[in-house]
Amino acid sequence: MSKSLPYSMKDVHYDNAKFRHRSFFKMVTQTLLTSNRRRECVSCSTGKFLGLLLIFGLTCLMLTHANKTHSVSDGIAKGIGTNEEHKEVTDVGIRFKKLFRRAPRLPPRLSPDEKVSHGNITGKLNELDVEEKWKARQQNVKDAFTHAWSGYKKFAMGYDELMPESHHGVDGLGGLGATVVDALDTAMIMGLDEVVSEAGSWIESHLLERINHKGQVNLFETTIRVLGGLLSAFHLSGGDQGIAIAQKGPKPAIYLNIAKNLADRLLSAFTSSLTAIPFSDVVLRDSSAHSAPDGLSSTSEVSTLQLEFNYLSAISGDPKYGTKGMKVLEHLKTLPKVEGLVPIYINPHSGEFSGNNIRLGSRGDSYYEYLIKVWLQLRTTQDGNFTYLYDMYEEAMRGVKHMLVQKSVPSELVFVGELPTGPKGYLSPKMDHLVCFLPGTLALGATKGLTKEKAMKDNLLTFEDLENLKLAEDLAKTCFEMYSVTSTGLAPEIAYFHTKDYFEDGLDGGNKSSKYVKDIIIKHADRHNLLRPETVESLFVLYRITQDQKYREWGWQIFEAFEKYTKIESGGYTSLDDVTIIPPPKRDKMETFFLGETLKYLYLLFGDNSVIPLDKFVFNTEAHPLPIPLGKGTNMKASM
Ligand code: DMJ
Repeated sequence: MSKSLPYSMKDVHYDNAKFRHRSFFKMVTQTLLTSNRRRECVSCSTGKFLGLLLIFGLTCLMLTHANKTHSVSDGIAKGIGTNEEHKEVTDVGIRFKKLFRRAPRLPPRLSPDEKVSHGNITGKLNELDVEEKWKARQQNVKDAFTHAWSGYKKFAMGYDELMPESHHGVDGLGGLGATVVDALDTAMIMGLDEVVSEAGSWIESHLLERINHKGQVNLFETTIRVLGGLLSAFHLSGGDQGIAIAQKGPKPAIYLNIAKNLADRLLSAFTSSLTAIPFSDVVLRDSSAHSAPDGLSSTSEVSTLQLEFNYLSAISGDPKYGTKGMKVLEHLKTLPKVEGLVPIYINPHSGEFSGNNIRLGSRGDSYYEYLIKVWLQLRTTQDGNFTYLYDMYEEAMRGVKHMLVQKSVPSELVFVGELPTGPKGYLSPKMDHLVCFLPGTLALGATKGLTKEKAMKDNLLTFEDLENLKLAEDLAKTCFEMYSVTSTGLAPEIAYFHTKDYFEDGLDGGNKSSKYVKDIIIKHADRHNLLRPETVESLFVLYRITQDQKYREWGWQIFEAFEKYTKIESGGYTSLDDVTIIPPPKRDKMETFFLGETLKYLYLLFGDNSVIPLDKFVFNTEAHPLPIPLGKGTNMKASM
């Protein structure tokens, strides 16, 4: 277990522009007026004072030095012996006088009109070049999506997933054509009308029938991929007075009706349970539900349904969906936690957490993601008080920083470890790729979807927000390095980090030129890559929030690696068995989230900031954007 605070305030570079741009005079007056900011202002004014002192000293030195050189060289040139000491003092005096007397030399003045035309021509051209570059790269992502869809359409239309090498389809998610629904809103956002038509008409003609006849599905997977996909398609096709991005495909009401039918069946997972915690599995055809064989549900699964159910309640006018979903979160609020952190299993029969295993990877991840996202979705609704969600999120993030965050050896990558035996046990330096959702979530939680610049200008960021944003940036770097440390440039499913307590030799990612080759350890069983989205998701959110181009460049490098090693000639992309070997052995499976999430986030990362803005939409955990705030008719009360 981590003893000291491995990631604390002292690690944060406090670069709040609020303080950087204030004049010294303002700083002093505000220090006197604002007592709770005294500490920062005092340290800032001390810094400014020292800075001024330094500049003054340097100016004196420069003048003295310049004068010496001048007088000595003059002396040599003229061969004249002079009273050097006297001359030096006089010269310094003269120079100081000149410094204060001389008017500064100004550049030739231009009229405002001339300024515009003369203006920063090179700067503008460069900006245009840069924009062209990202447009072209965005087109590459669109082409990749078209290629992925063409393989799926050719060999697996109507199946859940494509096996791109063997040219088959496979139903790994219960047989609802999950790729079709997961991909649809990406096609809408990309403006791929033909794909929207194909996917839309498949949904219109087949999905309801499938829902009525299919057997067992997982509540969480079906909610985030299928229900989430339908709801987002509803909005993007103009339902809910949405933005009508998509002109093709069925009318929005079709998506809404299917969504309601599906959700009515999924509700049996809640109604069959005697506690607020739903069972993990639903049998669609008879609307029955049961728990998993071990009787347990995953904590992340029961807490990652609410964005979808709340939105469905808002657009259908029927509160029952949101009500059931919110009961889970209200119940979780009452359970004991470890600094806001929760075990990864929960028992739907008792309503209690099960075991001590704490992690932000599989089965834990989106519990933390939905705390902040559901709060963002509901915070302006009149119907209830949802600050408990924000409080739970804040406490959990403090817990993450205190209990789970450490730095690797020797190059100090910041990572999030696990507590497999609970808070009193050891900290395992293991980080799933799934944890790479966290940088995006932390950044979103800090600025609430605004750009950092805007949030700072409006004085909206607390010290904790800035600390979380800094952690987000550090973790995003680690996630990116998990890619660049391997031979293929693609991340493994799981990485371990070299610490003072843990190291294993001979298990590096294969890219010997990476600075972090000794920091990141990749075990043989963890070397696969499933085309997962979490890192590019976080790069997208961080780019939108910080406007730092490096996140786009990192995203581009990852995209190029996907192109090079996972693209299948005949159509589609494949998961890999080992990212440390070239050529990497293939796994013959294209996961639905490659189209639903990975390519969507890359496309948005390279595109215009105004498309699906983060303060107007919240992405469900499968990257389906839902509008915020919710419209009227919303009833999110947990008790009915
Ligand atoms: C997706 O289904 C979702 O992002 C989920 O929250 C985690 N796993 C996959 C993607 O990796």
